Amino acid sequence: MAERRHATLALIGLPNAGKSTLLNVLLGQKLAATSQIPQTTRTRVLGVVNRGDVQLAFLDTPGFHLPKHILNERMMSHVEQALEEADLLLWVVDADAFLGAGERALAKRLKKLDRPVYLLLNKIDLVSKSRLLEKIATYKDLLPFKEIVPIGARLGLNLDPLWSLLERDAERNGWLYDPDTFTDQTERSLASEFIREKVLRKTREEVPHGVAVLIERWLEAGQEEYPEDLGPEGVFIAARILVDRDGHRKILLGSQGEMIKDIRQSAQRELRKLLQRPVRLELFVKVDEGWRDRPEKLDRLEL
Ligand SMILES: Nc1nc2c(ncn2[C@@H]2O[C@H](COP(=O)(O)OP(=O)(O)OP(=O)(O)O)[C@@H](O)[C@H]2O)c(=O)[nH]1
Ligand SMILES: [Mg+2]
Repeated sequence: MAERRHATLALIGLPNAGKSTLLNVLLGQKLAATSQIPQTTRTRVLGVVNRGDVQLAFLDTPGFHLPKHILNERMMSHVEQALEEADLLLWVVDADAFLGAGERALAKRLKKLDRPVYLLLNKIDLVSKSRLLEKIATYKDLLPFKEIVPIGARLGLNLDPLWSLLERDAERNGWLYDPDTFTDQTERSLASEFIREKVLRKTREEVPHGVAVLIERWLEAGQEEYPEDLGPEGVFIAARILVDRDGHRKILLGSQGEMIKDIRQSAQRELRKLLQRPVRLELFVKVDEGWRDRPEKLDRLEL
C-alpha cells in the first residue's frame, strides 16, 4: 500500500475572486458563504478532502485588503495565519478583472514568504482565450508561480488538472486529520454564516459590511420552549442580525417587513438543506453602532 501523504493549501487572493466558491466546489458541499459583495469571508474556514492516499486540507481565507476597522484587522490576521500554516498557496484571481494595486501588494507579501504558489485564474467562463493568455502573461511578471491553472469555480470548470497537480504536490508524511474530519466549522457557525450570506445577497452598498449574525437560541425536541409542532427531529433557531446603523435596520426590514421575511425564508430553506432536518428560524434585527471596532463584541462573534 502506498504511504499516506498530505498538504495544507491556503486559498488566498483579493475579495470577490471566488475563493469560497472554489472551496465549496472542491469539497462538493457548501461550507463557505459566497456572494457578489467583497469581503464576504471574515474568518479562516477549513475543508478537508481525502483522495486515495492523499489528504488535502484547504483553508479558505478573507480577501486581501487594507483594514478600516478592527474587524478588518482581524480578517487580515486570519490570512496571515493561513499563510504561515500552508505548505502551498493557491492564489485565486478574477480573470475578468484588472491587475491592480491590491494584486501587487499581495505579490509583495508572497515574495517575502517564499512558499510555492499556484496562480488560479478563475471565472474563465467570462473571458475569451486570448484575454486569458494576456492575463497569464501579465501575472507571470509578478511572481515565479509553480503552476498556472485556469479554472471556473462556479461551474466547476477545469478542476481535474488542478486535482492532479495538488495530489502530486502533497508531500508531507501521513495525514493531519482523521478520515471523518471534514471541517472545523460547527453547525452553529455554518448556520450563522448562511444567514449572513442571505443578507449579503439581498442588500447592497454599505449595509452588508456592517452586518453580523449571532445565534441566540438553538433548541431541540425535549428542551424547554421548543415548539412541539416542529416534530421530534426539528431544530428551532433564533438569530440576531446586528447592523451598524438605524438606517440599515430599516433597509433590512424593508417596507412592511418584506425584506426580512424574504431573508428569513431563504435562510430557513438553506438551513434545512445543511442540517437535513426540519428547521424553524426566527430573526431579530438590532442596531449595534460601531460593533466592528469593539474587540469584546468581535470575540463574542468569534471573528
Ligand atoms: N462567472 C463566474 N463567477 C464566479 C466564479 N467563481 C465565483 N464567482 C462569483 O464571484 C463572486 C464572489 O465569489 P466568492 O466565492 O464569494 O469570492 P471570495 O473570493 O470568497 O470573496 P471574499 O470572501 O469577499 O474574499 C460570487 O458572486 C460568485 O458567484 C466563476 O467561475 N465564474
Ligand atoms: Mg470568500
